[in-house]
Amino acid sequence: MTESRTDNIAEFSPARRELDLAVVLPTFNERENIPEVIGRLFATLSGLEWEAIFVDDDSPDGTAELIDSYAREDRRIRCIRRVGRRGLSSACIEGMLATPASVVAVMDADLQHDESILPKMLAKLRGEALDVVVATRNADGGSMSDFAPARVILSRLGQRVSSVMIRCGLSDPMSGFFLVRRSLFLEVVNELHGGGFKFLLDILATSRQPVRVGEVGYRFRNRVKGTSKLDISVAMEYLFLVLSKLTGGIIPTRFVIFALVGAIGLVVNLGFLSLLLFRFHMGFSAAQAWATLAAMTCNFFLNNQITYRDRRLHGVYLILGLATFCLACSFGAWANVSFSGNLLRSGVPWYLAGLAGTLLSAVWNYSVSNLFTWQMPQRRRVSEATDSVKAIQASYEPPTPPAGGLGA
Ligand SMILES: Nc1nc2c(ncn2[C@@H]2O[C@H](COP(=O)(O)OP(=O)(O)O)[C@@H](O)[C@H]2O)c(=O)[nH]1
Ligand SMILES: [Mg+2]
Repeated sequence: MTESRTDNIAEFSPARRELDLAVVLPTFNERENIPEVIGRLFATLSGLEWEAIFVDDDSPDGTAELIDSYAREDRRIRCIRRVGRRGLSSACIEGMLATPASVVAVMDADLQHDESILPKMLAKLRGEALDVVVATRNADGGSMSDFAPARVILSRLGQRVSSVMIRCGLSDPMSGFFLVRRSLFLEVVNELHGGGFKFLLDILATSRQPVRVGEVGYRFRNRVKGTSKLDISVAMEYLFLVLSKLTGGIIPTRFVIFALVGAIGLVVNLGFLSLLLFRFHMGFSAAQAWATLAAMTCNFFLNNQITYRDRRLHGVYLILGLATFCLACSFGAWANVSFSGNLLRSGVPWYLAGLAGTLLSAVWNYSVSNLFTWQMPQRRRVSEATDSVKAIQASYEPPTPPAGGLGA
């Protein structure tokens, strides 16, 4: 009888207990917080079999190098470094795929999440046979710390919208701190939206089965070191997630954003046209040509910032991208005019002909720029702060091990 594969592996590998918990921590420019967060994980998780997987998007401040130096000291610390990529949710997906642990925690690396409740969350998940345990700021003694009132209002508004998208009652579906059974994650992973910051919401809104959820309250801390990466494009990505889940993914979210940017371009076009016509008294054709160029340029930069944030073009590729985008859009405009003209001549009402032409050029512009402009094989950017990285490594000293700490 042939031996099974696991028997073979067991023969050669040192005994290893199954992991109780893997903690996935996305990082971008969090170097200053790394020693403290690692120290706290060692202190909190002593007594458990665990590992921490940091997923760093090639932070210029040398976060990945610093984590690597801890990883060399202790196998429980691992770092996945992604080059030329950005995104909190997609980082979490990759971290979760990289661990064999059956329960995975997702936690920020900036010390805003209270790591000391991890054992309590794990006990709850196991004790009550739950799929997900969320660390909540809104119930069970949780709180938002000293958040600016505007951010509290925005957060609450987001929660209202989120609760429409999920089928389970949760006080904080926008939380970025939670525990999930990896089996549930693997069930939904192929259909996740994967963009933005709201990874829990993505999982819950994607799952077709009712998810058994529990909550543990905690006080959301203020950030002490480093800066928040929450910006307008992250807020936009939240909208994309909502859009993608509400449309069931039928219309590509990127196309919807591309079309919205196109609508802004239309406003820019008309604005420029009227300015050139009435302020600078230019002839109509010349004014329209300049206004179209201005609108295309504006659309290109908006798309590069928002729609293709994850494939953003830089340097010489930005120029090449602008050129290919304008070329694609010029052809799109020509196709629009001739197609809608033909429809009009064959008796279709003007508004339907105009709409059909606009739709045709939108699909054309999107497809072509998606294929060529934002697929250029630009060199992946690696950390820019090479000198500062070298300085960190030169001055690196392993942290003082906490109880059950490094090397224990
Ligand atoms: N890998 C990765 N991590 C990110 C990215 N943006 C933010 N993070 C990390 O996600 C966590 C939460 O981000 P933060 O900026 O603090 O968001 P906030 O708490 O909502 O202000 C931190 O650990 C960040 O370093 C990103 O684009 N890629
Ligand atoms: Mg934060």
